[in-house]
Amino acid sequence: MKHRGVIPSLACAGVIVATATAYAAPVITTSSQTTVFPVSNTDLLQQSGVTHVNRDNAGNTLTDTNALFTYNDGNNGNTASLGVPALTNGQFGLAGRPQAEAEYAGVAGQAVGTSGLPLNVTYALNIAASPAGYNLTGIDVYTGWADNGRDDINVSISYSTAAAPATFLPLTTVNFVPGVSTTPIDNKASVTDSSGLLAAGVANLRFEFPLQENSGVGYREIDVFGTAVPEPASAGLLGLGALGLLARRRRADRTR
Ligand SMILES: [Ca+2]
Ligand SMILES: [Ca+2]
Ligand SMILES: [Ca+2]
Repeated sequence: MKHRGVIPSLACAGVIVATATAYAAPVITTSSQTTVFPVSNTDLLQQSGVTHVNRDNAGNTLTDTNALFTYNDGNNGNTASLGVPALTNGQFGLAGRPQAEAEYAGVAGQAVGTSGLPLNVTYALNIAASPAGYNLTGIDVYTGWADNGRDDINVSISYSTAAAPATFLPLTTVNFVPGVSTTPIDNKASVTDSSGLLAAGVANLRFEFPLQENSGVGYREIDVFGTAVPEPASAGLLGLGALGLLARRRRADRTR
């Protein structure tokens, strides 16, 4: 039964690697253009097994197409938006013209019914596929509208780790006011870190939307980039020799 002592020590090695990383402050870079942005359909939020939940400020669970997430200004022949699924479908949609299509999550800027702001969407990454979580390298948030009246990016991002999934830690707040008058207008805000690593061992990501510009903004996509935290035994600290040792011990255990 000696292997029962080996496995926890391997897990500890992985945690030490993750927490020993030196972080710098997140860096936010922004850009605006009249044409569509390419977005990813292979980012971490679009991996199989990812789930999400939407809540209002009172903690009530909302549907993906709750009015707060499908804001429709009632003008210009607006099409009802896709709601929250628009954020992770790998499509940007038409350049700056959400009114003519369903491809956006219109995050409302005012309370509707008993719900209230801020709203949040929390994504649970696929921990079954990577029990130690994911090392994040970048987050891109996109908006687009027919004019600059509902295009500001205003969202706070927090995360929790696989080691403490219920404890959310603030990552950064994006408050991008393009102030560009060209139409249509599409915007991108990228969050990265000068160290290359935004956060380590991440299990959950939360995007919180406070009061939005002009009663509603057309969010097009949120892309999250990173890699699965290597299994402790394959992290290179112990090498293949340790793997072989474990395998031999497991085989020996089965024969007992
Ligand atoms: Ca989209
Ligand atoms: Ca995506
Ligand atoms: Ca604006």
